[in-house]
Amino acid sequence: MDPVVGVDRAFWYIFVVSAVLLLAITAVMIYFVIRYRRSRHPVPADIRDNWKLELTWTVIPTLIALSMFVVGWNSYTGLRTVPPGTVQVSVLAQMFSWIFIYDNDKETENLLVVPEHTPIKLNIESLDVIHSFYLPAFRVKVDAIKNYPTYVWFHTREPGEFDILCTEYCGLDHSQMLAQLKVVSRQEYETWLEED
Ligand SMILES: [Cu+2]
Repeated sequence: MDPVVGVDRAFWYIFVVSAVLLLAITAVMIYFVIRYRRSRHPVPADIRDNWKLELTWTVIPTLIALSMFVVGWNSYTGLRTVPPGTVQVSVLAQMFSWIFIYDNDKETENLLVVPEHTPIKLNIESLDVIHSFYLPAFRVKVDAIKNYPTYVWFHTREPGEFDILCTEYCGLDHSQMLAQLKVVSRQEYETWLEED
């Protein structure tokens, strides 16, 4: 599953379920406060040992939590399952910039250029401390750690420019550790790749 689709679906699912529960519980709470206030209902009912009630409030929340897990799990497997036919770029994080190395050993700093409508795989590692590669437009984020290579993948669409940030405080100039992702047409990409 495309990371953008999976992550957004998980976000909205959990958000809507939480919002509905918040509103419903608040509404019921306000109703009960008024309906069962002391002046109107002085002796509380004893609901102990009501197995039907206990079963209901155990089973329903369990199912809701499990459904969130399933949506989250699908999103996670989408993030980790790389489709075939990717363009691969190596990413090295260092204090305080991003280095991108292409198949033909072309190297850029703080500029990642990739073709449109293509799955892209970034192989990420750090040269020093822990950094975190974050590309919000494509919903991918992963820690960059020395000697512990990892990856992210995403599917580019139309050409455009997007922000890449470091999201792990890595030193004094952490906030300057920004890069740009440029999605360009296939042809532009091929030409760019061969330029020095
Ligand atoms: Cu950093």
